[in-house]
Amino acid sequence: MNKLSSQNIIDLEYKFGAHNYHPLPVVLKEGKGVFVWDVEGKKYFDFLSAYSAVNQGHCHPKIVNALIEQSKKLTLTSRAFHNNILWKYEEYITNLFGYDKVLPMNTGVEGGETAVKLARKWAYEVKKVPVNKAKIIFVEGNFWGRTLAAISSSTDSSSTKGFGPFMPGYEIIPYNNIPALENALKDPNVAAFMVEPIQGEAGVVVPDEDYLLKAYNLCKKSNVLFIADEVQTGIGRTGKMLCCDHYDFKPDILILGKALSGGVFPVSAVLSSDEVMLTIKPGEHGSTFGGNPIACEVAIAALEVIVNENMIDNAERLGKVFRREINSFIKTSTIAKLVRGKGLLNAIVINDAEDGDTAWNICMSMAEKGLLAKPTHGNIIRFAPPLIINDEELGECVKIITTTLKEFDK
Ligand code: IF1
Repeated sequence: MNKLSSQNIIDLEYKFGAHNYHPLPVVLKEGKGVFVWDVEGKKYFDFLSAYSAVNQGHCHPKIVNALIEQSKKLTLTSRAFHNNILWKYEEYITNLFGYDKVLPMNTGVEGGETAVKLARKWAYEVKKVPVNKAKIIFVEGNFWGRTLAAISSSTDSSSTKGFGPFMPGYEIIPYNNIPALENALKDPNVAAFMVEPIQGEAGVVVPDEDYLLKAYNLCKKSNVLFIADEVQTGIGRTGKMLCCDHYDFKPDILILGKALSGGVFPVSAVLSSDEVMLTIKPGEHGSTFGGNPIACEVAIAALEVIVNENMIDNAERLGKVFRREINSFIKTSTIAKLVRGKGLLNAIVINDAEDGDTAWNICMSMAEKGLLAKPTHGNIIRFAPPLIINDEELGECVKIITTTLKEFDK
């Protein structure tokens, strides 16, 4: 069989695969650090990082090696038996983030589901909310996955249309709105408030500087659990280990995923106190692959390289450089409206509310110049490179981005 071209592969995927995505027409076959290569051998800067799962860079040798070595010994025991790796990961991650216990799962949405179940159980057993009356407060524009429990909290019709009926016991309030939260917390049956510190899918929406700490303090006052969904913002992405670290408070329940494994393996985790965690008894929650030996070794390696290779400070420093450079470009641009973000989680809002194609066409043009990014919600382009990017590479990418934007200036 001679070599398949990108188009051949796209056609075959279209024929045999569900049409639940609309990817850029790029077929990747290799990744290393900040770079990926397509099947024709073209090299790109990856400015999506698999939606912040590859913070450590593609195929980080230490993380890949952890996968390889453990996969030669023991891949999966299920939780029907103990194994010699899980305790090591549990001790490491709970000490690293300062929590009593961790409940290991696989995907980010399973982490969200676990957090919702923990909050409900805690409400009935500790807060003494009447059974089946527990409420969880979410915010407009949230995204925490594609399961029915997750989309039940969504305000995005592309997530909800055609999938009802939805999970009861949810209340949705505006994001970045303290009075709305104050009002919702008057209900004594509220178990938890679940929120992304920065809304990724909504278009890298950064709340007011005082929002999260005020929200946390209001929850404390109302005996309500603050659940931080750091699946996308966590693990160094925003210039701190956790985005909540920018605001000096510790969420009652912390959800991690994506870069928890450096994009090498599906790994998620929910961390909390004994008071919350121990409300779930043996046999009440879990998963076949949750906390498997490979996931544990990979996650330890992924966290170690984030800490030991100074990726967090790099994200903080180069994020400022990125926003400074783009802001100075925006002064003389008609196409770019604003840039926003924290650390290396940023987005540029494009001036084209009407057609929505411009952002896509800008991404197509950047791809031709060797930089991959993808629009979210029509006219917003997210820029999130691996946290290992250096000054020179960032400078080259800012040039590609601004040169391309200039092509679309009216
Ligand atoms: C896709 C979006 C990003 C997340 C937050 C939980 C999850 C996600 C804050 C669930 C997942 C992924 C899902 C992925 C694309 C990507 C995404 F565009 F879908 F919304 F990042 F913004 N909390 N986000 O961002 O984690 O179950 O996927 O492991 O569905 O294509 P998951």
